[in-house]
Amino acid sequence: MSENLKSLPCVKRYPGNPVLTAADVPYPASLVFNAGIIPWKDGYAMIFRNDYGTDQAAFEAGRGFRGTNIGLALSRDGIHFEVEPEPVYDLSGADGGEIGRAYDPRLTVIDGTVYMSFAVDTRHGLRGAIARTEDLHHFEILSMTVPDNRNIVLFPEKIGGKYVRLERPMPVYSRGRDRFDMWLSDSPDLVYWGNSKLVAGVEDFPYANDKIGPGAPPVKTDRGWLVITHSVDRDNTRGKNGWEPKWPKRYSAGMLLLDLEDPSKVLGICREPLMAPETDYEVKNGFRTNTIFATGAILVGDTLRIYYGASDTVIALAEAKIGDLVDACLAGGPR
Ligand code: BMA
Repeated sequence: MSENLKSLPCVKRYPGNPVLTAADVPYPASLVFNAGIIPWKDGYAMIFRNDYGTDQAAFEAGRGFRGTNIGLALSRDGIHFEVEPEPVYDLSGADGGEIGRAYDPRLTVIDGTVYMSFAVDTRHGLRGAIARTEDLHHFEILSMTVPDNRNIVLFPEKIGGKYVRLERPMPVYSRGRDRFDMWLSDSPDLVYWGNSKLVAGVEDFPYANDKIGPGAPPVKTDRGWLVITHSVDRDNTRGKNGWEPKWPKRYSAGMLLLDLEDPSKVLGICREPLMAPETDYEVKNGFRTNTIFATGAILVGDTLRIYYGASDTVIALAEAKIGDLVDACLAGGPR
């Protein structure tokens, strides 16, 4: 796998990156990353993962994070954010201690209702959850997968009368460790999920050798559903990168286009990364360097704003013309 992956030339990083860091958070915060975003009132609402309770020196001395919660930041322009005074969601220790934490939130509006999908660590495995919220402060869990599954993203409208989601189960026995793919399921009510189908495998992404899965919720275009993925390559010769003694993975953002009426059908896969780690805040400075994890995408006119966790440490923003992104998917051809 080449060490020199490049982002698509049509993607422009916001020069003022990062747009949100731990320094912007008025409660304990160490790493602020992997955020969901929606239009909200007269601006935008972002909901983000916050790992707190240590720093690099303390971590390297053996003192790990104290916990993870989910915070809310509001913005008029989608670029400058103000964080609410308290975290809005924290499942730590719930269900009699069965639940460890909730993290990696995504937001989707369907028929005027806001949903948050997120990952949940439990004593008995990793689960993907979907919750409904009216005010972004109170969340009612509607469904949770069996282990191990996470990275659920919801389509922003029903398709063929059904709710639809993308997800990334973790078939450890059958595919070998870390060989994970992207799947789709549908539901009549957001509670019961079925009709599961494979959408794309890690082998469809030439720059990934480890796993691929959903990143941001799908964006509707006139030529198909544009889906941003996380796409991971592993090289065990990579040594210390970031705070941990060793971090052999690189997370890029990938992209594919799905059929509007049958989103299990792939119209095109971009065979190069949409975004590969390149800047200091993606490659060098932070907890897990070499990491781009895009979990939010908002269409503003003909421009797609892509919100991504960089180095699992900060939240950054990039933009591209939606037409260029669709062209790049279609140029790669179907599966
Ligand atoms: C995954 C998740 C993400 C994280 C990524 C890179 O397994 O934990 O939250 O961004 O690893 O560290």
